[in-house]
Amino acid sequence: MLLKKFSFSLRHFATIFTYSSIPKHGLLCYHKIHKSKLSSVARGKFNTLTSKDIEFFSSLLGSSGIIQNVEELDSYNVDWMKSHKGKSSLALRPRTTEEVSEILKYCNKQILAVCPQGGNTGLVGGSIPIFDEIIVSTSLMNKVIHFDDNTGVLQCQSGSILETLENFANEKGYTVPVDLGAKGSCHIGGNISTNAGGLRFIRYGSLHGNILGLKVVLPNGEILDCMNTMRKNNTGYDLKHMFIGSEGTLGIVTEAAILCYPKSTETAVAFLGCNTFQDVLSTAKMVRQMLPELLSSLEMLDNQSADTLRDNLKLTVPIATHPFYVLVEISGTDAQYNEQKLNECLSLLMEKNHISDGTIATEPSRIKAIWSIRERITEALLKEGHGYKYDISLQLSDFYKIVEVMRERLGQKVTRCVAYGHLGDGNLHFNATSRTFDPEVLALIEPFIYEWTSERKGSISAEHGIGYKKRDYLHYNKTNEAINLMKSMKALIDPQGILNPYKVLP
Ligand code: FAD
Ligand code: 2HG
Ligand code: ZN
Repeated sequence: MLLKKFSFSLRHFATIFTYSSIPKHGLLCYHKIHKSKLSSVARGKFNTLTSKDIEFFSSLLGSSGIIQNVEELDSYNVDWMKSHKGKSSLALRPRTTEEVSEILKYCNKQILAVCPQGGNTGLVGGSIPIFDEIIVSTSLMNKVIHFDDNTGVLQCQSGSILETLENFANEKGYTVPVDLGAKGSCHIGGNISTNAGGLRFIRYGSLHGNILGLKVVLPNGEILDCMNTMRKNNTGYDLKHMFIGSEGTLGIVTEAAILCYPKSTETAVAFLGCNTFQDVLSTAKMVRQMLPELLSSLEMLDNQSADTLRDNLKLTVPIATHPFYVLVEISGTDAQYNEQKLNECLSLLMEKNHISDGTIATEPSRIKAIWSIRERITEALLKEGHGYKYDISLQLSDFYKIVEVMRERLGQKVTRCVAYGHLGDGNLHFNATSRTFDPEVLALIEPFIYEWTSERKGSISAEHGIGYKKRDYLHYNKTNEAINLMKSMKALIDPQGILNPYKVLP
């Protein structure tokens, strides 16, 4: 049902949007990561693969479980942004926890380095080998193990694709607590290992709260069974948390228990135009205060993001051009109640001039069309050439200041600076682009943006992780004592350092 005041712009939808799932890998040639900005990375003292090793893996996994063909290996060696290409000559595709255990036991004994890989949609270079690490892909570990209809607890293998799990949960009347633009490709194991945030964080919170149990294979091949399906379980150290967000440096996640939530049956999305960033903040505040029991997403994008969508994907926003757009999603069980509450809120926002245009969608295809505007910015940016990508947390009072500072700093040296993100979580995605990689641009951005963020007590990585690209900047958020403890934990669990070397730790 359309809301009266905002119905005027809905007619655009049917013709303007075509939704397609994001490509697994972009279309551009990769640009080498600019190494001088990272500590010079030398290959660790790992052994190189021999024909005896290949024989072992072949007998363990069979021919369908091992990939050696150079062309096929390309998609495992290159990251989603095509910013780095590894040199691995072997990708392994185990099907069970036991097979992962045998692989790691063998690699640990032979001192062979391993790079765990899920859907390979990570944005910080964590999922691809830096040198010739063996890739262990979870792509064949995609089984649902159990679903409890009473509690919504879903147990599955770690290579299950997020969207497949969402569809499975939906059929049971539930929804998974994490959603992101890469849902069609990313694996739940990758989501867990990066502690992915995404579009539902504002409602369901972090995976630290929603992952109830894990099965993990340690670097020496030992299976650590932290599987648990109870909501409450205070029995000593909760070891699963060590693996949530540790980006494959401490163990390979093979199974997970996820707390799913009853699915709201009625959803509405409002796409609103604001003239100033102060209006964006006032809108966010009012939406939170007036729709507390209904709010399920609160996102923003600036008009430069909309320009990128228009220029590169031919996607246009469904309302008049504004400097800023806010996307509000509400979900509940009563369409009339939703409509009434949303109407009240939007009318007041209009009255106070915090928004000056808006449109509402309640029909699934239109909701999807509006969401594609927010979800496909990353894809649109990829078409621009080289991307400088930043994922930071800031107080809302500082949220957009950094974008203005960066625009001033970068001037004409970049094609554009865009900003969008999870407004409700204080998580800004600042991106700059240039036709090709420009070291001068990078030097103007880094480490400046990290210093700026750290001085304001923000986070230099709100959700994408540290991976390979940000490891030298960890100290902007972690004290020396914290980094030393992280290094001690790594040494204890992985004394030979075979698991995802060169990542996370400086
Ligand atoms: P991969 O990229 O394969 O791996 C990521 C890291 O986890 C690597 O370090 C890898 O070694 C490790 N890993 C993977 N699987 C395992 C495992 N089973 N055990 C141990 N370690 C493992 N991220 C967000 O947080 N929020 C977003 O809203 C968001 N939106 C995105 C939108 C687009 C279009 C794209 C391309 C990416 C987006 N991302 C987002 C980033 C990315 O999708 C997430 O980080 C996602 O969680 C990665 O999952 P994956 O399966 O692709 O993992
Ligand atoms: C998103 O929220 C993702 O869309 C990707 O986290 C952010 O492309 C980015 O910078
Ligand atoms: Zn994000």
